[in-house]
Amino acid sequence: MALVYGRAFVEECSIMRVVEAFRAAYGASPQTVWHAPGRVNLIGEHTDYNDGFVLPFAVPWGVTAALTPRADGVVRLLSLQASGEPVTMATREESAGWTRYVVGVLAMLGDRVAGADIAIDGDVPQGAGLSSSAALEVAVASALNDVHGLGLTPMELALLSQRAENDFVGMPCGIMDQAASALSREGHALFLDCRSLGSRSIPLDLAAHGLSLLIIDTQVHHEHASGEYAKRRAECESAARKLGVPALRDVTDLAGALGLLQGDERKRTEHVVTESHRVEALVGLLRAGAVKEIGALLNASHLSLRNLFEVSSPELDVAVEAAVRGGARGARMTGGGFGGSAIALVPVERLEGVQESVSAAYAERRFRAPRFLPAVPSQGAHRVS
Ligand code: GAF
Repeated sequence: MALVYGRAFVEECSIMRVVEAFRAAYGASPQTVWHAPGRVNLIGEHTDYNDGFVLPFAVPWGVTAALTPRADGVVRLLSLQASGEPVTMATREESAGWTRYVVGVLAMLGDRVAGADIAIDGDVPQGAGLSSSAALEVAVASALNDVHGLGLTPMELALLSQRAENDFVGMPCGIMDQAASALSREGHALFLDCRSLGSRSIPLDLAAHGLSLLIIDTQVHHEHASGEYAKRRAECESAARKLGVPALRDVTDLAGALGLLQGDERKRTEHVVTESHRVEALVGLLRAGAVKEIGALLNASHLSLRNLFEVSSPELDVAVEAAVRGGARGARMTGGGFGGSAIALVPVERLEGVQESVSAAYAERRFRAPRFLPAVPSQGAHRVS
């Protein structure tokens, strides 16, 4: 049996590591240290950029950012996950790879921030679709907000981080990932209205119901994912224009709307409208304490994402089917799709059986072995030192 360390201990180690690296690289202690988590989405997929509802929560893994401001327009960046010396750049300079997310946040803050020395430590499983990029953006934005006394709210930090990703990185994402990272509360899911940006924390005590939410990381990430994401978003926007509504959120007569659309736009619309309703239905069940009943909604969400929105993959479909066969009460792909992770709602006594069922199904198809992670609803961005 592997030794499992508590989250507080792991976070403490990360803080010590990143502060030590900061001191070694820049010769002084950081002025502030912030931690921001990745996320998993319980339900409400591809609804955020359609002004609909989502229900994500923060995961126990994230990015820790140690930071001291500079006044000379220079940004020095060091990542414990990248080897070598700190990367030095002017704030507005073009950058590549992981540094784009940081420089994007600085660019969005404009004249309010001149420069910074930054060290980063991250433990979000890479390629698992758990939003390591949102964690990085929100950790840096929160640290800058703190040291410069900008007074931005968590939602304003999330919006700024989203804009960095849209305008600087070129990924036309919605607000879900950054909002989950900035606003989540330990032991809760975040019910977010992506139009009004109003949110509620919904208690999510799965253990009290003898349940666990298992992340099944397919360890597959398809190259075409970001192109397909942009295509789906454009299809939704085009459908909304044809229907004469500001966003698919505004469709009230689904049957009537479907009668006016054809092909892919018809399918995308049906998914978005029904998925947003599923979020509200799932929140209703959680509020009523009927946690065991949410499985059917997870299954329906997956079928809709597979058949109507067409963002699943063979690895995700096999994970979902094998998890349910192995005793999960429900399962679905989570996040943007085309690889990444699925989630399964599993009675604790079936955890081993579900993992065996998924592993066996993967081995049979000669897929790369999946990785299993516990999805524990964790705290959103917070100052750690
Ligand atoms: C990605 C995006 F970044 C989110 O904004 C959201 O659209 C999600 O895919 C799909 O629900 O994670």
